Amino acid sequence: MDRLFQQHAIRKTVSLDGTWEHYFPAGKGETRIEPQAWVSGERRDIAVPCVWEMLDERKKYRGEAVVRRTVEVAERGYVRLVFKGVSHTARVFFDGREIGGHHNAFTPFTLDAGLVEPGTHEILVHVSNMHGEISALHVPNDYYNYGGISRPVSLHLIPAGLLIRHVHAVTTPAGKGWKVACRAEILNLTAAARKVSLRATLAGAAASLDMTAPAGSSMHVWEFDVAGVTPWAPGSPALYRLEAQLSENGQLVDDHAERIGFRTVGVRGEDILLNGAKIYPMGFNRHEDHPHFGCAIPLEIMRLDMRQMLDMGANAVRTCHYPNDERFLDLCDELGVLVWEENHARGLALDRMQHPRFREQCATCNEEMVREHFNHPSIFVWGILNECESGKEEGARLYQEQFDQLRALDSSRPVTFASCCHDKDLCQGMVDIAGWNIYPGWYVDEPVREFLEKSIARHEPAGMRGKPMIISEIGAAGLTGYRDPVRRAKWSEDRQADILDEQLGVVLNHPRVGGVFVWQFCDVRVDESWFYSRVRCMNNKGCVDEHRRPKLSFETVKRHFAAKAAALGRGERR
Ligand code: ADA
Repeated sequence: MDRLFQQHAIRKTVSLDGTWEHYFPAGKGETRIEPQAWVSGERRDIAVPCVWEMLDERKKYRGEAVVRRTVEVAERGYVRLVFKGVSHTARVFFDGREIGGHHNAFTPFTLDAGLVEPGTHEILVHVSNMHGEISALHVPNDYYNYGGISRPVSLHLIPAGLLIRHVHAVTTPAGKGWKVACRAEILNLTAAARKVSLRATLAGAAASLDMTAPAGSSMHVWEFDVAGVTPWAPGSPALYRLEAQLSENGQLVDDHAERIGFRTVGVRGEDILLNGAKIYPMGFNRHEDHPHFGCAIPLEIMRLDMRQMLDMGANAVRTCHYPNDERFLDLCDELGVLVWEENHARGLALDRMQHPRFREQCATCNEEMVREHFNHPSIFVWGILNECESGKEEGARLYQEQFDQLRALDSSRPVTFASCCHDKDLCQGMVDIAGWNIYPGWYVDEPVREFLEKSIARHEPAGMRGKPMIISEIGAAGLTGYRDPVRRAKWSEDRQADILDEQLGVVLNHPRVGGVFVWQFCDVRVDESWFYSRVRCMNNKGCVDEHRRPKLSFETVKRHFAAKAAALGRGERR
């Protein structure tokens, strides 16, 4: 399952999760790309979703592989292959014919294999996790770029060649109920225009559209008037199924279900609003990383991570620094956990932002992120370009370009980014919510309050004034198991807890701060090029280690989040 709810009852879908043959090139660093030729190479069978780093002999392999399986197609129809994530570059072959590809580990893509006869068919995916000119975004970084089909895969069979590609819904209060503006994209995979009917239902309301679907893609809009529903909010995460069915000449040909929440998000002055009421997002930055599974996180690990973050009192999570697996976002919807989701970028300096593929790869990532994740009520803000070059004119222009794109894709949510340009940031005027990554007590030995207030004083006149401000990262490192109760040296768990104690004591209670994300939930693997400042080649700032074993800071964060929740419960403004 690639979602936590069933999206299709009429459409025939086949999960392709399970054992795939993995073939690695015979020679070291061989970069031949005639994938079929590799099927004679070294073979390992691994269960997809996976990364090849799960194999001991491939723990540090940065290169290419060919991943292969066959599939039975039961009847004649149009075949679409739906990949929720391949890390990080894929070329896909169906029965030996290249049908397309995708770049970026963190966004879904669908490829059409065309009209297919019943029988056994071969799917072959050429996967690369190499660094180099191919990618502006996947670079040696403070998280690891794994290799493999890292998220769920499925085959969709469309006999009629007509389907609902996606349905987006925007909910707005209207009198005692809600108005729901819906937009559906219909794909007609055949050459001739087709007369079709779309019937949609949501929370007891129904809508029917008769229309012509031209060859290719067409957009169709309608509205629901809904009453008597429970708004979605952290304390009451009510979800409703939006069912859409497509028929031709009275024959049902396709269906597509979404789960939506009735809520609005926005900003008013320095407050972040959900359904018109102030919210205070507090929680963790969470990488998709695990010592056994890499970035191919199984659902059960997602649930365990969520339980630990909730146990520490979190009500929010930041998907640092890329769009997340939709099952995790579904979990956030179900549990009422607020999400700052952001595109794929971390700490890219100007030279990298001027990479010939940067603009195209960011634009594609933004479009796929918003299109595929649009309906998640838990996502309260879209973020971009974590700690990229927002302090230089050329970088600011690229930020503006992406904020414009996000706002065009989705006008229903605020936009933000996390900056570390503490001296001079040129992009504060562009955001709806300001985000700042600060590490007083770890990277700079300066009292937290002084550092924070100096930072605020500098950014208010630079465009932040009158806007909400979130501390998007704050924390310190602690090596799991290194206890130093007397000296409390840096890198000890004791010192990590002390630093977080001071940091959270200030930021959670400062009147200008409207939300806090601790850096970070768990320790994560990083590229070996970071070895000099990342003991164990890990980012050790987790409140739990990579095996999710709590550090001393677990209880520190829990205590501060509990105190903050109690203060908010008493109606204290900040
Ligand atoms: C930055 C960055 C994070 C991480 C953090 C750290 O704020 O956004 O990805 O690298 O620093 O651990 O230093």
